[in-house]
Amino acid sequence: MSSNKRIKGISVTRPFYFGNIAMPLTGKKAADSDHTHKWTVMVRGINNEDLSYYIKKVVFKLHETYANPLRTVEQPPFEVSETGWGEFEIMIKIHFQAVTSEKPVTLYHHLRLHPYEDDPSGKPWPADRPVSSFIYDELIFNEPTEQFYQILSEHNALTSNLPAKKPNKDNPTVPQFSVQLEQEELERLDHAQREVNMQIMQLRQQMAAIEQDRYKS
Ligand code: V91
Repeated sequence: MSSNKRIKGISVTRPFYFGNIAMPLTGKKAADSDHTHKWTVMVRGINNEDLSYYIKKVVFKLHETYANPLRTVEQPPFEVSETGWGEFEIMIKIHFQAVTSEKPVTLYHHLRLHPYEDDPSGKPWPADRPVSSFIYDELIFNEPTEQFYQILSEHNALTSNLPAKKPNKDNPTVPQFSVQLEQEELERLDHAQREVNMQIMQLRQQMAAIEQDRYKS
């Protein structure tokens, strides 16, 4: 018997990545408009895992100057391809299958069209080499419903499916995650840690003050 009841004390983590790949437009296509790049923004599973057993749809919100900026993708691959001339923020909203009883999750991705100026190798970026920016992330399902847990187990999703070895640069099964974005994430985590430590200190002081007041009376 599996039901909509939630399983207490259990968390299931699913790894995934999101981001974009981009290429400069060449020849006729480039001459036809002021658009300079073709790009694809996507949400994907690790090792090509099909995410549709728990993701119902993904809504990509492009810059409002695009025609129909809300792009809804109801089947994998969860991706949108477009052309344009600039970088902007894309809102990505992941809607889960009803069986999960999970609220949608919103992500933000800064569309990247241009290579980093400080390429670590110092070599210029080959014109025909796509630029990409991907973020690795994990969806954590806390206290999944019994039904959803059953589905997760049928998809071997209760144990990690991270690649055991470092991805081979020449034949990657996962993209290379951006060093700069990794650094930015570390800075956000560091900032959050400091913020939480400060709040803990403030609450301790408040508690001490309350204790003292109580002692006086
Ligand atoms: C940026 C709109 C093609 C501004 C400075 C962009 C939209 C917003 C952008 C775009 C910012 C779409 C159109 C008519 C036809 C730094 N497109 N924002 N097609 N980055 O590429 O670039 S770019 S509008």
